[in-house]
Amino acid sequence: MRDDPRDPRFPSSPGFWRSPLRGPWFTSVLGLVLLVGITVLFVTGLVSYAAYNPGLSPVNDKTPDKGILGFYLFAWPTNPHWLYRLNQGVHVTLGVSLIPVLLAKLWSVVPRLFALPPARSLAHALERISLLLLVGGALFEFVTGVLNVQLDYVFPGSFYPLHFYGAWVFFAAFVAHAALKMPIALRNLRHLREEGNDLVSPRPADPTVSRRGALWFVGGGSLLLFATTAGQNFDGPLRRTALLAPHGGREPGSGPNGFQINKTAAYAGIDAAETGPDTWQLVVAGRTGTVRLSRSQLLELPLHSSALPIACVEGWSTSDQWWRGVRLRDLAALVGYDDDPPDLFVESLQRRGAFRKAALRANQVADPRSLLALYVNGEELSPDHGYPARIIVPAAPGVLNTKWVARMTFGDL
Ligand SMILES: Nc1nc2c(c(=O)[nH]1)N[C@H]1C(S)=C(S)[C@@H](COP(=O)(O)O)O[C@H]1N2
Ligand SMILES: [Mo]
Repeated sequence: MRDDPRDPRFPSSPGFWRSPLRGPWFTSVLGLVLLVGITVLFVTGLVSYAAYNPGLSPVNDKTPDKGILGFYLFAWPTNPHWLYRLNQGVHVTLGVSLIPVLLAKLWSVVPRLFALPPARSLAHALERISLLLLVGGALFEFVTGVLNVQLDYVFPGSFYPLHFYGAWVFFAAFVAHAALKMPIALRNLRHLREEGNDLVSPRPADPTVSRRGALWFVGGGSLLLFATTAGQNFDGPLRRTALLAPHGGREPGSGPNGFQINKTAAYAGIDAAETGPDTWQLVVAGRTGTVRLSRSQLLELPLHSSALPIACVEGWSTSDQWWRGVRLRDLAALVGYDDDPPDLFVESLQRRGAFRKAALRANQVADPRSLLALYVNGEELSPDHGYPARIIVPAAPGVLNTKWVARMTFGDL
């Protein structure tokens, strides 16, 4: 039997799709929510990418071939000190919360995916190709984002390029789609004319829920995801509400070092023997040579405190912790940079893994709150939080706060 477009047994036939919910109003409401939401996701995503300072050094740059797509990169500031925490909290929480809206939107237009003929004109063919990029791009961005948050590091070293290039492809198709459809969507919301629209089923089944009811259902799903994700940005009882976030519900431990840990010392292969008082030495290199300092020698330098959070790209963060240690700019002064701190290249004791090295920009080194921390919340750093010493910089993403520091090289990168 041939695939007759009018035969309601085939998905290419409008009669195949029977839900009475489908129609221009439902699709337009969801579309306008996504227009705002996805724009915020794209902007916070680009901002998050800039926070890595990829233009500073190849060490920070996961997408060296980005070319013109890096046009907007800027020197990431150190103020306000919660900048990355807010940006990434919004990016991840909003992204997770929009999943039901995205799925409902795709469901609402799925008959068009099967519509025949495949293209009525050149313009229609182009529109359908852009829709493939749009739908494929949306699914790709949401799936890679959720996998990175949930399974941390399923893409060894390659999440950033996938999510970054995917975002550009997706957003280009999204802008084209929004420009084409926004006038129609706004018209649909103002004067409701459902009949005759290709989304409306010609032989609708009996409704089990109203269109408004279905929207409440989608919104309720979003709210539920929000409520079980957002808590990972806070401490205490709120964090335990983040049931869907891997760094939420689970208790991060108690006591001064009882805040979220990203990778443990055991995971990073840090042996207690290499961090002991007789073995560990910090190597500081710069204009005037190299200095080696034991932990007790570091403790004789002027110590300062700063209250700063850890904020991870995966969307979890801690509230401000009290760090105490040596200012990065004081360490720069030890190797010849008295009042003009330069960039800094930090290396960890860790031998493998993408996050064992990081580059910090001169403005981050110069900030008086930027420390090589030795204590947190009044206690020595625990092995998992980076003992004997770790970097902490205001407003920076967690990945730049290198733990188990072994070597610091000051100089323009
Ligand atoms: N050497 C080293 N430092 C590291 C990491 C790492 O894997 N190795 N992870 C980074 C990341 S991604 C984050 S979010 C923070 C987390 O710090 P915490 O475990 O003390 O909360 O440490 C950073 N410092
Ligand atoms: Mo992180």
